[in-house]
Amino acid sequence: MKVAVVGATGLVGTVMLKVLEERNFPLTELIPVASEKSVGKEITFKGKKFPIVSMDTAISMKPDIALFSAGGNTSLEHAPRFKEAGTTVIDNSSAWRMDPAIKLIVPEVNAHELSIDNKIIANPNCSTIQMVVVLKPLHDKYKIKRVVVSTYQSVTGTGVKAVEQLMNERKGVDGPKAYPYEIDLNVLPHIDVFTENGYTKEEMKMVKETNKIMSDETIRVTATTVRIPVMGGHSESVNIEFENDFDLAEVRSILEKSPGIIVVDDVANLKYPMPKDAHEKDEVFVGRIRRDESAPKALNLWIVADNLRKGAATNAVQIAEYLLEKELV
Ligand code: 11C
Repeated sequence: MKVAVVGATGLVGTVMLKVLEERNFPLTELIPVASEKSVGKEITFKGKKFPIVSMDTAISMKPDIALFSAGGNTSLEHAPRFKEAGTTVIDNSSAWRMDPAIKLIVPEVNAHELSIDNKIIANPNCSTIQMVVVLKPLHDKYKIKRVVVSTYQSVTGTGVKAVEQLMNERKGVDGPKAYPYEIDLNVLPHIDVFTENGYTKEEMKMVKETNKIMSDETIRVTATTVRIPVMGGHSESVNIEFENDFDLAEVRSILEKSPGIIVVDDVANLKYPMPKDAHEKDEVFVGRIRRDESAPKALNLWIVADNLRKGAATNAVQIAEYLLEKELV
């Protein structure tokens, strides 16, 4: 099994390598791909050194799987070239997600949609992934009518430059800016670009991707996405209105039994999910599970996950694991 990691030196690419190593993904050859300035440098993986190669070299090596995290334009240009070479591409950018011919996959929710014909597979946006992992088992049981979500997103979602901006501001030194305003000691109700309807692209991703992954256009979703000066993970306050009434103990039990979820909900002992605890974990953490007392059949909860792990790298590697297990590559 030859695996290429495209964007191997980026924030997500680095975590992809870590996750492949930790989960002991059965690869026989690693092909790290990065921009021309990194070509020739080496990546250490499981104690062995692998040279970083160019896109063209990687394609000529005909990998079985390519994990892409190098931005939408790179993906639009090069994913089809890998596909032509017989490679299955799992792409972390937003480039292909809403293409009706492309599957948008969160393994706990809809891996069963995958077939041998899917040669480009899209990995959803981080804030969508952690939410749908929790929505899916509840939707199966009680049928969701509407979701209102507000996010509290880590600067790591923006990339290295944003992490540097936060650290520089903290140290009081100048440097490149990823955001239009200071991020330390501040909160920006603005993630990605604004769209004509007054929402941001990140907010609209949460709406459209949720409907696509859950295969249910009737679920109404509205989102406010917010950047906060935090590392380690994204947090979400989620209000869910169901078609059918629920029992709170049963909700908890469903979530406890669902794959990829850890319930941390013991307010008497001040236990609830936090990005510091979710950092470097592959699971989605849920807490503050309680009835919305302002509306019938409605629930409030708090969802946290490491956006670079389950929100990106881990989800992509889990898709690759599924393809392997089902012999779809
Ligand atoms: C953020 N969710 O936290 C973004 C990062 O569509 O894959 C991921 C953007 C995407 O800023």
